[in-house]
Amino acid sequence: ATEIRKKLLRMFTETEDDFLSGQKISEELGCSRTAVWKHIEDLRQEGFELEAVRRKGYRIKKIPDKISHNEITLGLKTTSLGRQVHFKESVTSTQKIAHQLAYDGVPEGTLVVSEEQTTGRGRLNRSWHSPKYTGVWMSLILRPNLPPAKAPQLTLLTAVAITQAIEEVTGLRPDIKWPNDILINKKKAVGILTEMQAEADKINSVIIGMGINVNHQIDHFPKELHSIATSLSIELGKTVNRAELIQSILLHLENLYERYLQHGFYPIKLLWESYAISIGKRIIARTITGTLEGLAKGITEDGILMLEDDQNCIHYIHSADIQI
Ligand code: BT5
Repeated sequence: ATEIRKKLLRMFTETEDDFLSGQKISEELGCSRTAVWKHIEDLRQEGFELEAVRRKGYRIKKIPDKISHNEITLGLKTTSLGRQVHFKESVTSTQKIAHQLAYDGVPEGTLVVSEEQTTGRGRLNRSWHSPKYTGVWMSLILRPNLPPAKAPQLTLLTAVAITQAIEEVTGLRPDIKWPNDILINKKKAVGILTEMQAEADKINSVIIGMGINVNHQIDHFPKELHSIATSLSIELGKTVNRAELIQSILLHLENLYERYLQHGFYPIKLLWESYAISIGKRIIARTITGTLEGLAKGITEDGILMLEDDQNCIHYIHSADIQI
C-alpha cells in the first residue's frame, strides 16, 4: 500500500497544477476506479485538500501542514523543557502517554506532542476536539519540588507563557479567562489541563496538557463549538507555523518557570493579571457544588479566584467554569 501511495504522489507531483484523470491513475496504479476513489479519500483523511472536477479528474490544492520531531527540536532555545520529545502521529490523549512516562521516571521537561488525539480530554472528563494537523496537542512533564496545593499556580503560569508565545508568533492579543482558557475576541482558542501525580505533601510530577487551535478553519470544528471556539488562523487570516509556536511556548514557559521557582508566584501573578479579562467584572462561577454570582475581585497569592457576592461576602474558588 505504501508503494501505491508513493506512485500516486509522484503522479501528482509530475502533473503539477494540471488535473490528473481517474482513468490515468487507475491505469498506472493497475487498480479499479473504485480503488482510486478510495486512495483519494485516504489522502483527504490525512489532511490533503483535493479538488475533484468531472471529466477532468483530481488536483491537489493543499498538502497537509505536518510537523516533525526535527522541526520541534531544531532551533529550540530552551535548556530543559522539550529537550526530550515524544512525537506521535496519532494518540488517544497526550495526557495519558505523559502520565505513563512520568510514572516511568522520565526527566523533567519531557514533552509529548501528537498530530491528532482521538479522545482528547478537558476537565471533568469533558472531551477536547483535536483533529489532525490543525492544532498543537501536547503534554509537558514537570517535577517541581512543591506541595500539591501549589499545582494550580502552574496552570496560570502556563496560560501566561502560551499568551506571550501567541503574541510573539502572531501579533494577536489574547486574553486569559480564569483558570485555564485563553480567548481571542471572546472565543476559546486554548485550553489547559493540569494534572499531577503526588503524595500527601509532595508533588512527584505535574502533567500540563495544552490544546491550541492553530490552523483550524471554522468547518473543522463540530457545530456545537462554532459559537464558542476559534483558532489562531481564523483570527489572523493566515496559516501559523505550529513548530515555531511550540518552540516559543517552551521558551516562555522555561523563563517563567525558572522565575517562579526562584521568586515564587508573585511575579507570575502580576503578569497573569495584565492578561486577565475575568477580573473586576461581574461573573457567574459554576462549581461542582453550585453556582455563584458576583464581582471577580482578583486572585490570591495561591492563584485562587476571589468572588464577592451581593451580600459583600468573599468566596474563594478553586475550580469552576466562569461566564463573563
Ligand atoms: C480544557 O478543558 O479547556 C482543557 C483542554 C486541554 C486539552 C489538552 S490537548 C493536549 C492534552 N491532552 C489531552 O487529552 N488534553 C490536553 P475544559 O475547560 O473542561 O473545556 C472543555 C470544553 O471546551 C468542552 O466541553 C467543549 O465545550 C470545549 N471544547 C472542546 N474542544 C475544544 C476546542 N478544540 N476548542 C475550543 N473549545 C473546545
